[in-house]
Amino acid sequence: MPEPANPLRGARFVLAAHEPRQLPADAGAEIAFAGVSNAGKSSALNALAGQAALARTSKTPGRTQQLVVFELPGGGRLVDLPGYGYAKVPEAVREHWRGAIDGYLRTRRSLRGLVLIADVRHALKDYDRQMLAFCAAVRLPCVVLLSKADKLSRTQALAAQRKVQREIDDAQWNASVLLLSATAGTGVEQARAAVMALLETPRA
Ligand SMILES: Nc1nc2c(ncn2[C@@H]2O[C@H](COP(=O)(O)OP(=O)(O)OP(=O)(O)O)[C@@H](O)[C@H]2O)c(=O)[nH]1
Ligand SMILES: [Mg+2]
Repeated sequence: MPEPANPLRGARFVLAAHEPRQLPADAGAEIAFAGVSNAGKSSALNALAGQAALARTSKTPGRTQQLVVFELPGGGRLVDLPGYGYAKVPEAVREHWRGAIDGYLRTRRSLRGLVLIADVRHALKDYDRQMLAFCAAVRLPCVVLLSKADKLSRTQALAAQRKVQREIDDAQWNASVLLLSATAGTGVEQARAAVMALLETPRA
């Protein structure tokens, strides 16, 4: 069977913004990738796009220090956000990013959905819960990708997925939870379909 075409494959780097006001015009549709520092946001974005070095990844938490924007051939955008909560980043810098990300999420009209990346071994963290509660409150559709699924056995990973999904359902946060391994490639097709569905969701 031929491989299905990847609508994210043609993603191209556009710019990296220090401030939300440096972002491209707030028109069309975009999806943001959020999560705690080192959760695997940039790696997930690369896996979805099928490009190994599109977004910069690093073993050192705090790698992504800007809002990094990628444009899709169809006109949509993907935005790689800096990770929340990395302790070694000076408090003033963390404060700057907290404000910038919150402002972006609250005011960006073209934002169609959030992809929340959380390490399957540590999910959910309080930060993730805050983000899910925020998305539910402003009715921003959200998909949770439990990353680094290759670090657990299949049975453990599925158990983690069920646990997180149950917590989300109990809290009525209305987000689906998928397993992803950027390194092994598992779950990439499903995650990509979920991201494309977010991009195509009209904003309520
Ligand atoms: N085993 C495994 N490692 C992964 C996976 N995804 C990411 N990693 C590793 O996790 C580390 C962090 O990945 P990044 O994608 O840079 O994480 P990030 O969330 O973008 O990090 P910041 O930009 O610093 O917030 C890197 O060493 C990656 O190689 C995965 O699916 N499996
Ligand atoms: Mg990153």
